[in-house]
Amino acid sequence: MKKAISILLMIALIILTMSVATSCNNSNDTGSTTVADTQSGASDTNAAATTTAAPAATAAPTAAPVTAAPTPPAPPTFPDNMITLPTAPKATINIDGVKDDAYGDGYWENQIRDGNEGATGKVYSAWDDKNLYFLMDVTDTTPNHEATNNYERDCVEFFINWNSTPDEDTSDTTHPYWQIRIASAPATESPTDLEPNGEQISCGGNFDSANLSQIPFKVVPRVDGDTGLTKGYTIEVAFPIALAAGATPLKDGGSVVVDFQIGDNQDGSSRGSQAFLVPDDDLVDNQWQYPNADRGILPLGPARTLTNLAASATYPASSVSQGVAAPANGSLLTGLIIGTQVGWDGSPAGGNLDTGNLAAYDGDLTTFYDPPTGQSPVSFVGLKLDKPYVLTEVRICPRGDMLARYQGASIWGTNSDIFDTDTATQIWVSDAAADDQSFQCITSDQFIAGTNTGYTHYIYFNGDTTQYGDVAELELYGTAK
Ligand SMILES: [Ca+2]
Ligand SMILES: [Ca+2]
Ligand SMILES: [Ca+2]
Repeated sequence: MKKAISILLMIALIILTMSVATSCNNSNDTGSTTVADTQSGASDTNAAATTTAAPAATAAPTAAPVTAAPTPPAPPTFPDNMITLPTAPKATINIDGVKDDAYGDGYWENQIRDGNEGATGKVYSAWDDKNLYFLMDVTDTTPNHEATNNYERDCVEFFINWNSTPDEDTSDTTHPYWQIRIASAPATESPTDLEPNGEQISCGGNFDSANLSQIPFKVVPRVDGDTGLTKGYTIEVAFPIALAAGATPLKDGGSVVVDFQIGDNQDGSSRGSQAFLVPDDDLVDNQWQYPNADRGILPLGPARTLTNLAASATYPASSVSQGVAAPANGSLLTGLIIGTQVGWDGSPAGGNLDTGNLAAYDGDLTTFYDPPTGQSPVSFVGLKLDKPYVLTEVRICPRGDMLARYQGASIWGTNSDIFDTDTATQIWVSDAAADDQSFQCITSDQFIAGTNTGYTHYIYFNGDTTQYGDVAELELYGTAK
C-alpha cells in the first residue's frame, strides 16, 4: 500500500513539474510572438525589395556579400493615457515656499486612487539650466507626521524620469530615475511632541541617498499662521540636474516625464488616500519601481512673459471706447496680470495664448479669456497690486457669444500668490447670465457684506458647475487701504 502511494506521489510530482514547464513555455511563447512580429516586418521589407529588384541580367557581376543588420528590438513605449501638463517656463525660482510669478500655469491633481476622498494638490513647474522646480500646494485637512513609515505620513512623492525613458524597472542606472518624497513636516513622536526625530526628505529609484542634502526644499503651512497644518501645506523644491548622472540637459522645447503622488494619512493609522496624475491605471502606485508607470509629460518652454497692466489708448474700454462715465469713487487699479496665461485649445493643458489672461485686459471686446479647464482653482484671471486696495467698482464685459457664462462669474480677494476658493474671500458673484455684451458695472453696494476689506490680489473666477470662466474685459476700481 505504502509503495502504491509513493508511486502515485511520484506521478503527481511529474505532472506538476510538467505543468510548471508549460508555464515557462507560455512565457517563452510570448517572446516568440515578439520575434515573429519582427520577422513579419522583415518579410515585408524583403517583399518590397523583391518588387523593385532589377532583372538578373543587369545585376552587377561581383556584388559584395551583404550582411543584414540585425533588427533592433522595438523600444518600450509610454501608454496612451499620458497627461500633458502645462508647459514649464524657463525661470530661476526662489525656494522659499512662496509661489514665484514666473511659474507656469498650474495643474490641479484632484483625482484619487480607487475613488477615495483625501488630499489634492495644485502643482506649478519651472526649469532652468541647473534645476527642475516644482511648487505643490496641498489641501489636506487631516495633518499627520507621526507615522513610523515615512511614506505613510502626509507627503508628496515626486517622480522624475529625466530622460523620458520608459524603462520597466529602476535597475537600469544608466537612465536617471528619481523618487523624492517630501513630508509635510519632519517626523515627530506624537501630535504634541513636535521635536523632529526623523527625516523629512527621502528617496527611491536610482537616486543616491547620499545626495539628499543637496536638494533644496521648503515646506510651509498652506495658510499663514496655521502651524498645525490643518488646512494643508505647500512644498517648493529644486531638483538639480547635476545630481542626475547621464541626464540630457534641460532645454526649451524639451520635456521630462514625471508623476506626483499626494499621500494622505487621514486617521493616524496609515495612508488613507493617494492622488496620482492618472489614479486609475494598472500600474498606479508602481511609480517607485517602474518608470513607465509615470503619466505626466512636462514640456519645457521659454520664459513666461510677465505683463503689467497700464491705462492706454484702448484700456479701460468702458470709458475709452464705450463712453461709460468713470466710476464716482476710486481710480483704475493696475498691476501685474496674473492667472492662466495659456487658454483653451481643446486640450486640458491648453495651448492658446490668444485666449489667455491678457485677452481680458486688452481693451478689445472681441477678444476673451477662455480657461483650459472649467471650475478649477488653477483657471482664473486676476491682478496683483503693489499694496492692498479696497474696491469701489468692478466692470465686466462678458464674452459676446457666450453670455450664459456670466452666470457664476465671481470676484475674489486674497493676499496669497496661490488662489483657491477655500482660502480667498468671495466679494461678488453673478446669479444670472448676461442680457447682452455691454459692460456690467457692479458698485460696492452690490458686494457680499463684510467682504470688501482690502486685498493685494483680485481674482475673476467661475465655479458654476455648468459654466466656464470666459470674459472679454475686466476693470477694477478702488482706493488704497
Ligand atoms: Ca518661491
Ligand atoms: Ca492627512
Ligand atoms: Ca478683451
